[in-house]
Amino acid sequence: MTTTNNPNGANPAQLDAAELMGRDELEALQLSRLRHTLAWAYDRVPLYKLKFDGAGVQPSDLRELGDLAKFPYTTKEDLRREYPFGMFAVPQSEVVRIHASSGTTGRPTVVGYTKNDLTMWASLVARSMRASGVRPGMLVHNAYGYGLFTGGLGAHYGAEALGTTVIPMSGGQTEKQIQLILDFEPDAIMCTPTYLLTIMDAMAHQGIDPRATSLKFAVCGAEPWTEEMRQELETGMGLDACDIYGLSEVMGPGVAGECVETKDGNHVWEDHFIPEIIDPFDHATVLPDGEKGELVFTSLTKEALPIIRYRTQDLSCLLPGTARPAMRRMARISGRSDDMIILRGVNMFPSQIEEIALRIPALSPHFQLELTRPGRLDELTIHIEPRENTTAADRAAAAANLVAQVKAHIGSSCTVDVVEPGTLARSNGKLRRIYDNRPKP
Ligand code: DLL
Repeated sequence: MTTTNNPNGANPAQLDAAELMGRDELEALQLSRLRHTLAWAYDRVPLYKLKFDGAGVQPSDLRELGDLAKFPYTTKEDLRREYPFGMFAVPQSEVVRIHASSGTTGRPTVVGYTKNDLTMWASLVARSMRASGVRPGMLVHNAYGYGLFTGGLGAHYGAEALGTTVIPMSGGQTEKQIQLILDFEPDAIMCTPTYLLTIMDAMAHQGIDPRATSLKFAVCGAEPWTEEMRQELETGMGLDACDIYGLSEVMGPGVAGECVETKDGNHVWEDHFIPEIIDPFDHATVLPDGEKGELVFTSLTKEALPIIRYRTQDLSCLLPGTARPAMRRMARISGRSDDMIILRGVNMFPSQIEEIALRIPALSPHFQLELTRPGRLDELTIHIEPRENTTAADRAAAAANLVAQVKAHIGSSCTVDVVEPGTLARSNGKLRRIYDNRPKP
């Protein structure tokens, strides 16, 4: 959509003080909060003491923000090793809530929050929602999954903190979701982008015009998505769809949020988190703004789980602020370093396929990537649904086009298998795109 339901963005009078700060003021705040956080982590979490001592740095070595680069990284493995509560900086009696990452293999990573942490988290989700166009008094349908996943409860308390009325629907039960959307007439929906697509398609199948519902705003995140997917959802549902980013180890949703008036990527809420971009391969050196690499976050205000230079494995780059000039933006996540497909030496991400496929009119956003090794070489098959009402000739031409575009833009050969509409698994939350059927080493 070229116009938004909210062309002027938030009224400055409603913004948080930090959203209106100049860069110097923001950096002064960051420095004092960072000093406190480093000392808090070092004094209270044995692993941080061990790591800082091992690297020969003390919290007092931080004189300016650039000194953060002297401190060691924290990884998912560190959190796993300290499973379940070894990273907590406060006694368990002060931890009010626990969440955990789903983790496809091994132990989940466990995170905890004090009362103050929960208040801060809710305020940042509220800030992100407001940036995306949601306003106090609106009705918000929350279809992020409730439970150990931070999406459901994170969005829920953010919506309450903003002053909206929240419908705690959780994920799944698509027919019921649709019924409640029609009956309750919410203004906004919060869910993963692929689940919004599931809802949109299911509406169309029931003969309901997805553009005719009450929904005006969508706040979508928890998985990578592309500008092409935004177009698909906005055009298909007649709403403004903005991004929201976060991860449980750093907090949950609301580490960064997108402004509806610019729709140009998430602003990192830098009064609470310092982002860095590092080269994930080359000894993890810090890269300048504008260069692409792995996102790293340091928390500035968290009590139960202070996180120092956490390697997210998410690939992005830092860009100057726009709608919130002092806060830097992060470019859309192109993928996770552990989601990268290496096919005969060529690196690629599912989001690149999404981008290319959605530019071909006869193809739908429903696809799966299957990796096999029939002989000595890896092969990629893209199983993809065509749009409905396409002819066999349209589908064959679209398949050939996709093969050619993947070769031209990514540099890899692939096979395209155009399946019948409605036959691939639909998203219920975070969608799995890659099916790796290669023999295990
Ligand atoms: O997915 C938190 C969240 C919930 C964010 C709801 C937004 C909305 P985790 O389950 O720990 O937490 O997964 C974190 O999901 O490292 C990214 O790889 C991915 N991710 C999250 N938001 C985005 C986004 C939540 N906007 C992991 N774009 C992260 C791309 C995202 N990837």
